[in-house]
Amino acid sequence: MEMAERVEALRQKLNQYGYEYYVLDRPSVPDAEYDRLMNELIEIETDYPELRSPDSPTQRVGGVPLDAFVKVTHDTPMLSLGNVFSKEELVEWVERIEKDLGYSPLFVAELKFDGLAVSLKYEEGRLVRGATRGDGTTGEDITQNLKTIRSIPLRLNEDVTFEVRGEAYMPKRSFEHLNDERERLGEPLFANPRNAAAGSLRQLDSKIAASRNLAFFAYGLVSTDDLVASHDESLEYLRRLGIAVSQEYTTCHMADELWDYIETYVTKRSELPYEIDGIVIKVAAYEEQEQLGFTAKSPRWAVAYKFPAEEVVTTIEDVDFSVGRTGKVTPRARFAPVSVAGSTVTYATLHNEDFIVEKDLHIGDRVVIKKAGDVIPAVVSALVSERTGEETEIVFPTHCPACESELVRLEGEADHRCVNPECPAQLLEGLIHFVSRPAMNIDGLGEKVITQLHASDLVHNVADLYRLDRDALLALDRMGETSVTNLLAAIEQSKQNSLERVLFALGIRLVGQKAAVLIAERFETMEAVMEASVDELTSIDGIGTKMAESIVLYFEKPEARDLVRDLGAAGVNLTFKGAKRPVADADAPLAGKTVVLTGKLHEMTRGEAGKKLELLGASVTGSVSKNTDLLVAGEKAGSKLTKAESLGIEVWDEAALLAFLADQT
Ligand code: 0OW
Repeated sequence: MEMAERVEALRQKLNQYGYEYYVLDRPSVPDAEYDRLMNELIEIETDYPELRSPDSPTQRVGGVPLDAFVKVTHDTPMLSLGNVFSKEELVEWVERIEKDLGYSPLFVAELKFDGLAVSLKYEEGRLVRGATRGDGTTGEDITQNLKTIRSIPLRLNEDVTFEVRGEAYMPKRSFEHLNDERERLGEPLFANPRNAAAGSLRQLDSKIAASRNLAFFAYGLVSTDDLVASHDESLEYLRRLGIAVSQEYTTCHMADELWDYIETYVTKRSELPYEIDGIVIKVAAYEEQEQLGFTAKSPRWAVAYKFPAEEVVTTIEDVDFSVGRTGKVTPRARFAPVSVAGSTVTYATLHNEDFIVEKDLHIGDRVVIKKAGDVIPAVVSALVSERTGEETEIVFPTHCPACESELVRLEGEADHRCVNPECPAQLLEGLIHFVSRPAMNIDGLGEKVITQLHASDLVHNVADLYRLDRDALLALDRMGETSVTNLLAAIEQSKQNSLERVLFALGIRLVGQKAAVLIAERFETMEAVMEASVDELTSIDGIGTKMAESIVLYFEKPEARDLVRDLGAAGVNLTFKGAKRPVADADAPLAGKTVVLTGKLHEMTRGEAGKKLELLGASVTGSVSKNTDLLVAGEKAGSKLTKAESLGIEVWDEAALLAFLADQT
């Protein structure tokens, strides 16, 4: 048979078998047959390169790793979803739709997959581009990583041109295997499948993405032609074309039926092979969607019901203490591993001694822990009634776990601190912070490399980074010629950073990204900052007394002034170059969260608290609505607290806010 015909026949067969296996989950041939055909196709394409084609099933794992991801603009923005948290709110939303339309439309209810929203562009039936959602308007081209996902066809069984939207996710089993492997290698574990999927799709080397066994479900179709007239038709249409669509959706007219569907999955979700964090409800007919329109960031014809935060009980097996870069000693509880809100929790921070005393926590205690979506697991309370008498006190160390120097607890402060500027733990944490993205942004200096540099005595302080030579770096393991060249270039490049980045990178206590910009704008050179008085600093709106004192205290230390001189001598720019407002990146702890502050706070003003939360990615608004994700309620909180509780919105008191903020420094 003519080679080209053989190749085409093999591709069609392999696409069909791949569709049956990965999309229908109903293979019609044994794996050995699939592999035999794949090997034959690989052989022919190797012997006849002119017969190769990018959409061949042999081309799923890309070639050379990328240097960076190209930005892409979505022709149609990828919107987010408004949230409802209770049946009452869902009924309210349905009633408003019925009022706007004048009748009760058909709804589609579907699972809200907890992965990463992506866009797939097909032209003439071929996958030509895959991208992340990004901020909804601008995403990143991750085509070669998405091509490694077996449930995303490279070739459709019709030559159509359109865009598919859906969720790339990591199945629970893949997540557990991945974390088991990382635990074996002593690598940090992923907190949940969503983070693991996002981390995998951000890999520049698609071989790594291919190893992560990701999957995909389509949930939307964007097309200029009138291929279908409604959302439920679009799901069937996409499935017929060979694209993975979850069959767990339903259509119905009434709010009660929607609520029944939701209740089914509150219990069923733990049996699903992937994580869901809610249910999405959409008006089915496109012309009704058209009529209902959009708000600034989400459609009026769709809403997400979010499952409530889960609480589980486990036991505090032990408490360990770690030293951060600012010298703060943080207690961390280790639990008997327990699954809550979709991931296995083995640790949670206990913040500081006040938190431990206030919650009356002991080693051996049975405790309630809670995880709301992706926010860190929090210890809610100890089950005192279950105490056996075997429980033991949690004793805070008097000396630093890393350098043995005596710990201090400053007057009025909740934290214990190590104040030894040579403390190895602080140095290491300080290095990690210095090179991090919002600071000096030195690519290629990940935690592993930094730890090696620190352990091999090549780097004692951050200025030593600018004195590293090629041979020393080549001697480190996993550092080849290319990565050393790239690393030295990145270090060199970081010398051009504007002043605010260096200021933030020094890790002065309480000085965050935004404050660094305000100070750099005002003083323009590091010299001037080092000479600034507390009054001069507090005259800047947004710089409080505590921060000003911390800055003056820092620069009073001779080793701090020497370090800055060292950096200058190494050629690091120390002048202000005009700052782009630092935007909290997509994976900031509170990215996408809408927060309201109310009532009286003691530790800081509501304005200061708001600025800190904004810096962590939150958007702080003045009134509670169903779009609010979190209410921070100080003393004498009034109607906002009442409304938040009625909407089932998470509420933090000042202690919880302080604990969360302390955890982010
Ligand atoms: N995560 C999901 C999901 C879904 C889009 C279409 C219009 C606005 C949202 O399973 N099943 N359906 C939609 O519909 N979106 C989803 O996720 C979105 C992506 C970005 C924010 C939400 O998570």
